[in-house]
Amino acid sequence: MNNDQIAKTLEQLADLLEFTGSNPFRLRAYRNGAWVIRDLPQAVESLIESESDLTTLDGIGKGVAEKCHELVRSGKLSQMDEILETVPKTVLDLLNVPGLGPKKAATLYNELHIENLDMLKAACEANQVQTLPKFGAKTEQAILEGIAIAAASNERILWASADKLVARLREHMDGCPAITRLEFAGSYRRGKETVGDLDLLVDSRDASAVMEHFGNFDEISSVIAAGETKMSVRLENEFQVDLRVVPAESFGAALQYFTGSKDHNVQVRGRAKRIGLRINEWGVFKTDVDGQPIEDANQQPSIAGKTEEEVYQVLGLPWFEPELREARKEFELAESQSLPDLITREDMQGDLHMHTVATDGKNTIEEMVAGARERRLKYIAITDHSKRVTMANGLNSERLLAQWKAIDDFNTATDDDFLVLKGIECDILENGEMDLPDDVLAQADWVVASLHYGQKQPRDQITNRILGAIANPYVSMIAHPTGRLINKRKPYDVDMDAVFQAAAEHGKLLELNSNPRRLDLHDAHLIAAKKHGIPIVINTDAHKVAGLDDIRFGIKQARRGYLTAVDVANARSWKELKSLIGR
Ligand code: DGT
Ligand code: CA
Ligand code: CA
Ligand code: ZN
Repeated sequence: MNNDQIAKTLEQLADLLEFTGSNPFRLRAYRNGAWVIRDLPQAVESLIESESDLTTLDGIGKGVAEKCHELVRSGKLSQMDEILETVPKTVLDLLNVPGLGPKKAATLYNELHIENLDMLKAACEANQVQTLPKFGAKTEQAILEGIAIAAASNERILWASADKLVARLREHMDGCPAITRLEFAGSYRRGKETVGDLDLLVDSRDASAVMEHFGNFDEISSVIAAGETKMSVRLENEFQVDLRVVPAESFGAALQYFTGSKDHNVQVRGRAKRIGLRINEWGVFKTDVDGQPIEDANQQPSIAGKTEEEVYQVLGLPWFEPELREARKEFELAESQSLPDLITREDMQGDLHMHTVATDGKNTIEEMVAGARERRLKYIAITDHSKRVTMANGLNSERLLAQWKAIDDFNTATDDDFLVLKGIECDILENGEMDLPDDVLAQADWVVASLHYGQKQPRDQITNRILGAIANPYVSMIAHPTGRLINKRKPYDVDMDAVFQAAAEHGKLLELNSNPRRLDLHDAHLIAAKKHGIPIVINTDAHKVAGLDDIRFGIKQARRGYLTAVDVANARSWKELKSLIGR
């Protein structure tokens, strides 16, 4: 059992315990343990194998350690099995509905015997939910809207989760000597923010050896279908993986075909047809004038297929970065030879949104700096929360000024060029005012403005709050501008056109928050912002050192949004960026 599976099981146990009304202290220990285990550099399984004491790890107590031992030993938790004798596991799906916590879900189950999303939908539509205490018509409507989000989150996983799965699959498949080459195609390769299933392509002469090896992957729960060169499996987490074994001479054609997107491929096929060719997952073929294969297609040799490059080339097209293959503008730009030179992680020079132990971060300024140096950054801004965020122990003016003094001292004391900027993530209050006074904000190097409260206000109000922050002379950037959480929470109701116009007018920057649950702005917004000439800042919003690596999720999304190094403010030196924001 890998760390992800252990963490997920602990979270499910905590959810089920809360659902059945257990001691909240226990729950917090399990949730916290899950959080720690998910990011552990070592596998819990091997720690146990080598008889290490798990309780020496930060955040893992005796209770969690025992559960880990039981999971690794038996693959399950007896306590969970006991609960599941009285409660169907599908109630966990209810918790994916935004706004439905374990307590409310328990009310639905106890009062209306609602066990799953379908039953919940029916009960909402019959107006039964609004009759429950603490629910009401508005809540019922919100639940109904949230069911779609919950259903989607069952079907599509975050790209970052798919990426972890990909790493485990790669490691497993590495053990199969019959494999010459292996690629994950589909939406995963295109870097889409959520992935519906994984499409695995393997080049090998021995398909049966590959399929047998694949079938031994320990997360598989069932084989959906298996043929001579194809196999589809379902994993324990319900996720599907499709494997195809293809011959070397077709590998490029198959990779192109299964990378998609469908719409991109429709255009590629059209292009082939117009120049008298036919393309499929096996290669590119000549056709007669009517577009029919000249002879038996299986006999006829393909004119391209070994690599993606040659497939595109015989069609008179350049190779497209997978992130661009969405049938948006890529063919038009290829025509005028102006495909963007997409940004890479190596282009990044700074990270301008992160937290420390002063608020809800786990590491000190010094530790964040060391982490940033290791990652070859040249500057970072410390942007802890402001006082309105009481839950995170947000900073008032006094504490903030003291932090800035410490940062000044730190910069003076270090002798290389690395720079720590005095920043703040200042809340935009419900009434539209900034959480800290202008005379304090004026002393910052970098001011991030965020909206964390009053997210359900009507469109005009939310939009005006953000426009007000943009107009504030000391604000540098709006963080996670739409507030969405993928598969969890819709964006707030905000007029993004107005935001783009105001940002362009006031010379303010907008964030692409790299947290894999946020990715906010999303790809289509990035394209729009670029059109308005608004520089984008790709930040991690790290709450611990390892969070600095989330930058790669932001980079993926940035590439889907056509961004080049020129479009990204923190791909420049701080000196250039400083003049960009007029400080
Ligand atoms: P997903 O899995 O929903 O996140 O999205 P994709 O893009 O990975 O879609 P998927 O797994 O259904 O198929 C992978 C690629 O294979 C897709 O992007 C294009 C290609 N493909 C699959 N089925 C068809 C089809 O019926 N027609 C065409 N033209 N292409 C297909
Ligand atoms: Ca797929
Ligand atoms: Ca698929
Ligand atoms: Zn933040």
